[in-house]
Amino acid sequence: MTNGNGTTLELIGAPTDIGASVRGAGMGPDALRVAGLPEALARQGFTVLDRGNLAGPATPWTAPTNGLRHLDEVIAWNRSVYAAVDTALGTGHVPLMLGGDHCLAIGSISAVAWHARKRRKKLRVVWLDAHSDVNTETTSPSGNLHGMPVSCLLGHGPAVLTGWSGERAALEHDAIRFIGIRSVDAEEKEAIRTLGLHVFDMRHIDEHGMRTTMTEALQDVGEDTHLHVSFDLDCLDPNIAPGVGTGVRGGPTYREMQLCMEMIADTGRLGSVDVVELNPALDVRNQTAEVAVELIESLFGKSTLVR
Ligand SMILES: [Mn+2]
Repeated sequence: MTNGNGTTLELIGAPTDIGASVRGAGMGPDALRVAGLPEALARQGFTVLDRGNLAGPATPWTAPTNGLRHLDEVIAWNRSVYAAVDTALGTGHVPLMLGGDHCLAIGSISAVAWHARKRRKKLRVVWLDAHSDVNTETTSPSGNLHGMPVSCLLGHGPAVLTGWSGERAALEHDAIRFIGIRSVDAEEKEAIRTLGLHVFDMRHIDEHGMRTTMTEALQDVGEDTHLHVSFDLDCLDPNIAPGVGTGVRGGPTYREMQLCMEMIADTGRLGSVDVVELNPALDVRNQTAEVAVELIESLFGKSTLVR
């Protein structure tokens, strides 16, 4: 087992389903705590500060307006997330934003991008997901903002949700790598091609294996890189992770995901994490939260042998 090398991890709960299609993701942070996340990371030698849960507006479950659902509330939650992640990074801590649905990555990654730019670091985001989350208010079939965070971060979302990092785009198109993708809407396919996004879909993993895939995804990650992992639990196959709102068959296996996490840990450059879309209302005896905790342990360097 590794030791934490003096690193302080900060857990930031964002208990909301404000951008989701089904209810329940707001219980995600506490399910991760029940599954023992803080204790597991402390056992690895990290100092773990659990900041508790942020507060924000309730989810009204109203219909979309101009193609966007719950926009005001999404902004409010993301402002809180931005502020908490900004504070954590400002004190040299590694923030773990516990969602909540994936729209919260707008606030989280905008704060990360601002800090990376200030420190003249390259930013690399690894987006672990079944979906590419690159819809916009004009292409989204549902208006749910958890399907649009990537567009917002690339500067193509609604103006009120872009530019938070100090630049119109928090991320350049080549700063993000998608892993595990297997559900892409027709217009998203077009966007992926037009924007030139690097998407390692399930077929790529089938054909080349997780090892080659992650070697490609982590290429050029070096000393001067801030690595951010945005971990949507629906990336996992629903057989091992049933507790998600929008599960899609045919995801990576438990072992493939462990290898993915270990290879990220091996870079030594992990600087911030989102863990999102855990939906305890749809889970079975908290097993998805438990699998998440095991994978997060690997992400932070737990391995079977000393390597
Ligand atoms: Mn997602």
